[in-house]
Amino acid sequence: MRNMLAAGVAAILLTVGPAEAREAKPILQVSGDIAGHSAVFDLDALRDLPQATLVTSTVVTDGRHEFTGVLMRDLLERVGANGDRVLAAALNDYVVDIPMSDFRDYDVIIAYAMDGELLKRSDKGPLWIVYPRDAHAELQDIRYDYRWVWQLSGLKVQ
Ligand SMILES: Nc1nc2c(c(=O)[nH]1)N[C@H]1C(S)=C(S)[C@@H](COP(=O)(O)O)O[C@H]1N2
Ligand SMILES: [Mo]
Repeated sequence: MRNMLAAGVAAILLTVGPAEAREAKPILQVSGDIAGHSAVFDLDALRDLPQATLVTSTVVTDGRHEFTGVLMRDLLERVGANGDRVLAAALNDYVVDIPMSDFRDYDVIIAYAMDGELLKRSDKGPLWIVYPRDAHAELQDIRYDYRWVWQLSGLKVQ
């Protein structure tokens, strides 16, 4: 009995390997008109929010892909965002101004994984704003394409 218990404990400990280590590197900073001064999310903090998946085609990949992340409106609600616009900034210094109404009208996600694989910096990662473009014809438009910020690193609520 005692041995079984020990084996059980060992099995549980073994599952906590490097792959389970906390992903503590900050990947998203949210600032501007929010409840605190600024909020920083690492991957695990994003995983602590309700998770969202979205299957869609994109303008920069072939076919449809499954994206995993969090709904933009959930994240903005979590930080107490209060504004009409969100400035989304990327690691490559790309910045775009997105109306807050997009996140009420559509299930826009901040994706950290595509087809179950974490997005890499070298390929649209670590975070990519993904619109449900297949589900809404009006989203299949250049005005929305430029809001699909890849290498997303910051959101500023205004
Ligand atoms: N980080 C980042 N995201 C970006 C861009 C960019 O230059 N940097 N370009 C935007 C534009 S203008 C479009 S049309 C789509 C697709 O751009 P791409 O074909 O250059 O990937 O991504 C958007 N997201
Ligand atoms: Mo573009």
